[in-house]
Amino acid sequence: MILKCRKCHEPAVVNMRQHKLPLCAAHFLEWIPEQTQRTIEKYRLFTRTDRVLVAVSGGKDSLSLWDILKQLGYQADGMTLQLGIDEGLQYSDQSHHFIEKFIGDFWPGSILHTVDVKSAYGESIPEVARRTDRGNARPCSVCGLIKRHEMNRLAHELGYDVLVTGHNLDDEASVLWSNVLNWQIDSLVRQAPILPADRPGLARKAKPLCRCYERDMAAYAVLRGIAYIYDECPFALHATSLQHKAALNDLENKHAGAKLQFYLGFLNARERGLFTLPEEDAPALRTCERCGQPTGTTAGLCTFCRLWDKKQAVVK
Ligand code: Q46
Ligand code: ZN
Ligand code: ZN
Repeated sequence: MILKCRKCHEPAVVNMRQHKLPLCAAHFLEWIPEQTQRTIEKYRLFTRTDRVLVAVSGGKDSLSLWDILKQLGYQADGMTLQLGIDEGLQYSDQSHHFIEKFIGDFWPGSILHTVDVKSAYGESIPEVARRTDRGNARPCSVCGLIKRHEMNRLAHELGYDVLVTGHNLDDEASVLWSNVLNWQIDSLVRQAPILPADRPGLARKAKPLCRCYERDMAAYAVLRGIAYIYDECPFALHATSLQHKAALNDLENKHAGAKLQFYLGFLNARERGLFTLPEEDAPALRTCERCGQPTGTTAGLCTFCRLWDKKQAVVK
């Protein structure tokens, strides 16, 4: 049986089982930005007078997000980190190529801020990962730390009102799954579509695609004609987050909408105050004496600044 678009009765190209909503290409390309706008309004992520900085990686989610925000009329500039990850795939160079192509194809003249980690700090991600104890165990932990720090730094230093990332529903549901499996209370408290800039040195952060399924974002990119990097980062292959995503996909295949229900149920519980800590339980944060960002370390430098300090110690 050929499914028909709910809106115009032409043949559907996408069937969103979780919403029981088949749509043709044209209506699907309208629906995703509408849905994103609803998320922005519902969780009060930002407004059209805010200056928005979109963290782009060359992947389908972040490029689509930038495209959607531009279409919706937001003042959205891009930022990217050149991580120096090659591993025989030229992963970082490829990522950058797709970002430049996106700008040229869709939004020429857009502003893109690039931070080259090696030029700025002397080592690429694989190099700093090999050198540090933290990175030897898992390059992703050092990479995540550097990305969080640099995205926040840039947004804050350049005076953007909000930093947005392309995390989709599958990302958020798998993080939630992991947080619940391990009862990571502090992480559950912080997991939200918006994190306010409630400390000096911190930028507001938002995730406007948190209610969009990953497969729908892939469909959006393909139907819109956005070329993006298909390969996962070579270090992501064994990430436990992929196992969590697979487990949730199994569930979703048996019960359409299970993933969305799991995540939205959590957000509803949050709104009702189930995942808030009493004021006195909030982690004590200081300001790093070098970079000025908040840190949970008890004295001196934050974890990011210590990464590079160790290097100086080795060089001396
Ligand atoms: S880029 Fe970095 Fe990811 Fe690659 S090294 Fe790991 S954290 S997997 S999203
Ligand atoms: Zn239609
Ligand atoms: Zn610091």
